[in-house]
Amino acid sequence: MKDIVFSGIQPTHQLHIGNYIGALKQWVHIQKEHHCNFCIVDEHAITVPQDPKALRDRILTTAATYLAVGIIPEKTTLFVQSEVPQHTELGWLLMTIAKIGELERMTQFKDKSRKGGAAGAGVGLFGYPALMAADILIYDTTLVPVGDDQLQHVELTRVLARRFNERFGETFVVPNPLIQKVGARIMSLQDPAKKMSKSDTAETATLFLTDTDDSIRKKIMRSVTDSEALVHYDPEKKPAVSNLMTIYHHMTGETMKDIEKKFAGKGYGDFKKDLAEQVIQHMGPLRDKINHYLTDKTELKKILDAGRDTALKNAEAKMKVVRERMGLGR
Ligand code: AQP
Repeated sequence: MKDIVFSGIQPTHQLHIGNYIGALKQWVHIQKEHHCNFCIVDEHAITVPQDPKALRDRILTTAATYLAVGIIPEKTTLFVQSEVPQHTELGWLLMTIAKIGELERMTQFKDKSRKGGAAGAGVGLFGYPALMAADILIYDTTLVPVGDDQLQHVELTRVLARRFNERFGETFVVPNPLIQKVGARIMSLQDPAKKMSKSDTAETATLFLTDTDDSIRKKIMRSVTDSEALVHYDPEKKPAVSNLMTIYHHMTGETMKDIEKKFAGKGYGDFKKDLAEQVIQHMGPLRDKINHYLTDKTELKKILDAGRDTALKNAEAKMKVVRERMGLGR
């Protein structure tokens, strides 16, 4: 049985190695076997202030990144969220059945609103999980590949699907999250207690997919490590080096034991130097491909047009049922 998959990334900044390991790399495998909807979730991006021109540019850069990692447009539906308005329509409808207490418990809302305080945060940031639930449920999604920071939102999606089905009759499929074992959460290079984030303001915390070789070397060489200079995988006791080892594992396919053996008796300096070269080897060609796709914006837009048309058709078919079940319209 083929799964129906939905996943998306916000075009809030350039994508980083956490998005690559936690999401994109999985998508490339999944598309071989299942029906996939891969979305650029620009309406989620505006839950925090965005510069409109920069946002437009980043939507295309994100599309180029999807293609560069190996998403095949003929096999998947690749589209921009705001071009399928049924997402926001269903987002609103789900908001009417979501509870304030449920949304208040979302850790991402707590984290993102921490700066200015929850009372000053945008209502969109608060309601974001309902829109994410709509993104997923509108396509009868069965599987949602995400990094573990998004697990709580997928769980809320399941709750909302069940609640809707109970109140209005069987309408939505209850989806399952798909989380990989190692690399579900890549941490900041400067603070292993914080996840790597596009919007991190620390200059060397995030490895962007478009970073130059020099910048990759600089960021990795300056990354924080743990006190005991031993390359050993133990996320509890040695979170910083374990995070770097996770990146190493995803670049080379070597196991943690292999990596420990390779660097036995060597210091962090040697390990970091090698890690930087592995990242450059893996990410350099990816960066070149992103730039290549960006040279032909007409072709990029054609791919997004085709994805939009397929998504619109599927989303509208579902919304017809939803509106009827809820008694909306005439
Ligand atoms: N550090 C991470 N490690 C593993 N996976 C991650 N993802 C994000 N950060 C990591 C996964 O990437 C997908 C897209 O995430 P997103 O960009 O839509 O939202 P986010 O989680 O809010 O990402 P950022 O980088 O933290 O963005 P900003 O700073 O703009 O808020 C998801 O599957 C996510 O799990």
